[in-house]
Amino acid sequence: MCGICGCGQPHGHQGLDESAHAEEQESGHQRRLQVELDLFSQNNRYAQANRELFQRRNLLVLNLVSSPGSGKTALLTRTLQHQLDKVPLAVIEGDQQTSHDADRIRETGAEAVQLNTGRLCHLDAHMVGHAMEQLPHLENGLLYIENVGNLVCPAGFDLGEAAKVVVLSVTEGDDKPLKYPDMFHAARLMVLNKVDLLPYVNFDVEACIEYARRINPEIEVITLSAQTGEGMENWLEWIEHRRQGQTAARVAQLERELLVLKSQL
Ligand SMILES: Nc1nc2c(ncn2[C@@H]2O[C@H](COP(=O)(O)OP(=O)(O)OP(=O)(O)O)[C@@H](O)[C@H]2O)c(=O)[nH]1
Ligand SMILES: [Mg+2]
Repeated sequence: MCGICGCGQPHGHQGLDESAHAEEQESGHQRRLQVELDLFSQNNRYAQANRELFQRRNLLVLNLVSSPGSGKTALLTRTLQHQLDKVPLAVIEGDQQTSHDADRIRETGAEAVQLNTGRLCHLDAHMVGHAMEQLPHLENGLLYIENVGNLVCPAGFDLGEAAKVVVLSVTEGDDKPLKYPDMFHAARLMVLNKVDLLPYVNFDVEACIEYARRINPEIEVITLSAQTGEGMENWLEWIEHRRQGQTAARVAQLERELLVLKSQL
């Protein structure tokens, strides 16, 4: 079958004259476009519902995205060791198969919900909404979502998070922001992980940051090693700063609601 235009015909399209084929190609394209639009608008509705839930529960939600093996789970387990006894938190783990990552998270003592996406290459907002049903008591804290390892698909799916954090490891090559721009465009922060391996790989940190800012001038950058702990304090401060901002915004909102209620008495 033709994998180029997706029209379901064998290559060469024997038996179809050129204009009939062009028409069929166009209507196939329109159908695919409509399905994609429906999918994204449905996801956006679920994402908005998640965002409202996260605000009500005063949760700072970070969506960690990256290619497989960049160190998302390693970064999370080390992060949780610092935060567990200080703030309520939980992790939603997205993988195509297995509960390996949720098991690694639970070993730290934190609560984790594993979502297996099967053939899907990303989490969507509907799945995250259901995962929240398993975390009924989580509030006034942090929720980490580790997305399926994939530097392409998760970029397009809003989960209702406060920010996407793209984790890039120095073993992957410094040109990745240019090759996978959607992800770096969607991310608020780029964590450059595995800096302990810099002496052994050909990776230009400055060039990588410049590439990322060419795609997204606002992107923030933190370099660290989830293995040795180098640079972790900057990441922890970045999270804490945002968590306090989120709490202040929630308090201000509750005060406004209280004023309205008082004015109605
Ligand atoms: N040297 C070094 N290795 C690291 C670092 N962070 C993670 N690793 C290793 O990289 C490998 C992959 O780490 P994971 O945390 O499983 O990566 P991941 O992004 O969660 O992978 P997926 O969930 O499969 O997408 C493991 O062998 C880790 O021990 C680091 O900072 N330095
Ligand atoms: Mg992982």
